[in-house]
Amino acid sequence: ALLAPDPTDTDRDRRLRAAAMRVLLANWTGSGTVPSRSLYPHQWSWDSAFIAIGLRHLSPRRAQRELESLLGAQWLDGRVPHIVFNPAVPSHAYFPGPGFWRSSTAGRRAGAPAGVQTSGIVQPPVHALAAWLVHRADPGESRRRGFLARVLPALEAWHRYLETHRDLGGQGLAAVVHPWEPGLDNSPCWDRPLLRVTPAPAGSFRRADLVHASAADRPTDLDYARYVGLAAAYRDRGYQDHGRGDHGHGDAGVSGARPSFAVEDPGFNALLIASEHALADIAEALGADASAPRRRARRLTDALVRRLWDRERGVFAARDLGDGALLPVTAVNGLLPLIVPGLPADVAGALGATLAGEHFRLGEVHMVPSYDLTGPQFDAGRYWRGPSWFNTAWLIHRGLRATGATEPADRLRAGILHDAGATGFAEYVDPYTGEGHGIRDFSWTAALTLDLLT
Ligand code: 9WN
Repeated sequence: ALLAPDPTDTDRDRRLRAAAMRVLLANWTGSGTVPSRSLYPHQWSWDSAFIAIGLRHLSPRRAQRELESLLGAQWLDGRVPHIVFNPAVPSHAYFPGPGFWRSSTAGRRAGAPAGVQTSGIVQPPVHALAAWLVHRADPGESRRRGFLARVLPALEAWHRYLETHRDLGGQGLAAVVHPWEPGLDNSPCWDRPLLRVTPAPAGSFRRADLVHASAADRPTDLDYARYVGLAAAYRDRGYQDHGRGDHGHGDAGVSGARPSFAVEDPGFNALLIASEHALADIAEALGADASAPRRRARRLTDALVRRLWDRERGVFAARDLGDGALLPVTAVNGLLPLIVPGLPADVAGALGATLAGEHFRLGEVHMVPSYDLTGPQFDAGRYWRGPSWFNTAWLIHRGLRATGATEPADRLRAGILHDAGATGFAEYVDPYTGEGHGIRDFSWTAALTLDLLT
């Protein structure tokens, strides 16, 4: 009964829609949207994509600007940075801030822009998918502003960066070089690869997050020390990668040639594939040839299944490029390939069964837990180590719907809307109790709620 859809609940929906819009209006800064006024006071990469998907129902033009302002901070090598810093926000408000990343100097070789400060790592490529959905919300307005034609080259360059510079395994998948990159920061997936990372000395940095959120809900100090050590090493290598696209491979003067953390993540690559299909749709809408992105999507899908599908466990897993092993951790990133169009039917079927089984218990718990409910590291309140998040639930809902799994999709949709309303658009929720954790008025929670209501 908890998650049963109630088609008569129109008053609730009206109130929820208005409340979601209020959050998006309050978090809009004039050219983009902050994930949260308090905890995340800058522009984040995959947040902006999810936000644009909701914002398109409120203002298609704002949704376009959300993506355009993010892409405006793109580096010449094609990377879209995971944070674009707002110069008006005091430097102590978020750590690590612009003074840590030093993009315009440390990132010069990689082509970081001079006029804006950004981080030097990336986040999942949801942007082409978002651009396509934004266009479809109001094709007339999109054509008037030449939206698709304007964003297409940037999106092409972004995907090319990931498929060349970031092909660190040489097998056709994009690798992430920092746990912040797949967006699931402290997921137990990264525990083992992170053991190779030297933590930054305690006391060499100061966290800003604990001012706004409870320590029990956030990554630990040791996690942070590793995040900082790893990011500083990448910065000190000039943000150079050593994948297929890097001519500077083995350059004298570039220290620490190989990243100590390099992982092929199924969620990140699934989103890249979905975005390659979206690029093909965008090209077709512009009357251009869509065969190249479709071909790339097919190749990536083959590589995803070949490299990351764990048939025995019925879930995708991340591959640690440090030792080449598939990581034996069951987490929500392993379900995200449900959104990949044309996934082999047996694989999609097995994912559906895993979602319903004891590890995720779809329909019995709140949304989709970020980590295996039966796993040894499960923690119902701590960030990506158990709580259910709205963006991953939205993606899985989309995948279920696309594969014709209507009944579980309806239940998940009802669950998302219930939890968003009951928690005041929390960042994440306890999968057992539905209690909100992290901050409230979180932008992608509001945006994706709005999307499901429209
Ligand atoms: C680091 C902004 C971001 C999300 C991530 C989420 C969290 C940042 C942090 O917040 O990460 O990028 O400071 O903890 O894990 O997915 O994009 O909402």
